[in-house]
Amino acid sequence: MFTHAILRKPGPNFAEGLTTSPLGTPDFGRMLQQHSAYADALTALGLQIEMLEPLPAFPDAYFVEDVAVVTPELAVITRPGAGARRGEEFHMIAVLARHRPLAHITDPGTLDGGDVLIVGQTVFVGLSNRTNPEGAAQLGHFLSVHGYQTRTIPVAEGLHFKSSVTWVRGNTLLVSETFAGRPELADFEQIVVDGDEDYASNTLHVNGTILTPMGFPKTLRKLEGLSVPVVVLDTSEARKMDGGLTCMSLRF
Ligand code: CIR
Repeated sequence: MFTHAILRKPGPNFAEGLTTSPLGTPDFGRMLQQHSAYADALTALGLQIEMLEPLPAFPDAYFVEDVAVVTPELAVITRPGAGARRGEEFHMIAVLARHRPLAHITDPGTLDGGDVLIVGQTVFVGLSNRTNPEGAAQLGHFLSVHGYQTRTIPVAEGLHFKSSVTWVRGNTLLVSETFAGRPELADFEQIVVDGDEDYASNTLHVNGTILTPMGFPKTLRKLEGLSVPVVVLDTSEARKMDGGLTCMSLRF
């Protein structure tokens, strides 16, 4: 069970962050509303929220998931793959040092937390434009000491691995069509998201409840078939910045 979540408020310049989305300029007021509804949903699931202040120099810094990987044993501070985001990670060091022993991804490694999915003792690390083999190997080393096995998997589509693959329950993953049937995922059951609902592949399982983005009825129906409670959250503004439900918190 998770007991804590670290979040960071989006700042007024959040629309200056990196994005490839064609969905237009996001609205700050709506972003703040959606972010606070997200925090409320995590609180309702029993998590104690630590809400950090915006970092004006880093408009993407509220996507806190990318700057650390936290397990029950340790926290690995990452080295983000995008130059514009390099430096955000230093602002997470003191915060996480209060909760876990720390390790650090170092040059030439790069790694974004959005590329890391941990299911039990299995750690998937997507090799993407943000995460390189050195970063994946460093993370694998830190976690192997604690009995985790790392599997790398190329990410040719979408920003991060978890843009396309998330854990929904037990041995079951929710996967985009691109990742369906990939050999690295072969020992997991897979629910495949329809191509026109790709964004809904990024769900977040917290303490027995699945959080899923609003506006994807076919995926919602599939998730409701799992007999796990499902909560729908509006993430329209984060989506315009290539972000989703997993990106906006560190849970542990
Ligand atoms: C970026 O391009 O880095 C941000 N605009 C979006 C990061 C989303 N993070 C995530 O999926 N973990």
